Amino acid sequence: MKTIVSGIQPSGTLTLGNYLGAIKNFVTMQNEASDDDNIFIFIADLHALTVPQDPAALRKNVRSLAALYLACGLDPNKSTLFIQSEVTEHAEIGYLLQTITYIGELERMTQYKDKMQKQVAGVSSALLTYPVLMAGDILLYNADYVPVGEDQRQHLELTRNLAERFNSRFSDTFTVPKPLIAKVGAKIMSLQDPTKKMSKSDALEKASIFILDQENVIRKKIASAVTDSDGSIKFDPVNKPGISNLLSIYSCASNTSIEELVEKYKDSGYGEFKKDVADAVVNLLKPIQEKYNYYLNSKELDEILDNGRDKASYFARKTLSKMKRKMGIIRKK
Ligand code: AQP
Repeated sequence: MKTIVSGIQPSGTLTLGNYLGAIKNFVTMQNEASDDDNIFIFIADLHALTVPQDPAALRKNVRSLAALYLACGLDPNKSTLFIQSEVTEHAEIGYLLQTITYIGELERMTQYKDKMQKQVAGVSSALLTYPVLMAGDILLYNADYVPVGEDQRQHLELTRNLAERFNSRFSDTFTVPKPLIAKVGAKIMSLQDPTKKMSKSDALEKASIFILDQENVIRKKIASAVTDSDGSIKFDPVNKPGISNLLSIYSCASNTSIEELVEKYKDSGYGEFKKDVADAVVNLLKPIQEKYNYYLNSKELDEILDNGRDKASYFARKTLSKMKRKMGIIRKK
């Protein structure tokens, strides 16, 4: 029996990076899981609050993400799908873990440094402490594995350190989780600056492909993706980051190895290659978009989220009360 936990922030429309780096792996793991495995996939709305959000847009994005999870193939009979803020133990464990986290550890987090740079004024303290909340999300369910993109590796390392620190200070309580990071697709890069990752919140619209982008928009974005003047289709992320990124996207979208694609396009120009990358992405996203529209307006969506919340709460309550007992914050023994 194993437990798998992961989540995505409803901080905007999901990108192809979120799909290839995270959701696609959630679905594969779910489909390969055995009946006694536990899979928890949540909508990380508390994490989204670390940067300013428009409340109406956030509410809409939460629902949209729930519909997307289902459209991408997450099955509520196999995976527990829920909204993080509805299981209040997440906020509580986040605080308790902060008491054993050092400020220096948090200040070293690359994502914090990146986001700080983007947001000059009014940086919230939650942006600094959010990796602790993330550790809590994982430890509450005693996860064995956490499927994430490469950008989350450092946060997973912190989670492991906190689990070990708690266990050694208060006796064995938490499972020390392992990250599961795909070999290809773990870091999809921006189409306009292929040295930085594709992000939902990128201010430059054409830098990211959104899962719900229309076909013509996807084609335009890929056609205008930054490449180089060398003219050859090779996988070389250092010297040819743009082409290498398109190769990774094509490989994941078509389930073809990068080696096969390099061989196939060895005599082709960038125009023909980009057109085929766009075809593969459109074919990948079209069925998801159709299912998304169905789920977004379905009655089952709320039922699924209610059931998910109840199941997740049951596990979360158990872990949290054990943790509090060990820390001494319980009235009766
Ligand atoms: N470009 C990416 N390539 C591969 N995986 C990615 N992930 C994010 N971007 C890429 C993975 O998606 C999961 C959910 O991420 P998140 O929404 O919780 O936070 P994030 O990493 O901060 O994602 P974004 O898109 O960059 O959001 P914003 O712009 O709001 O900060 C994670 O598993 C992540 O690794």
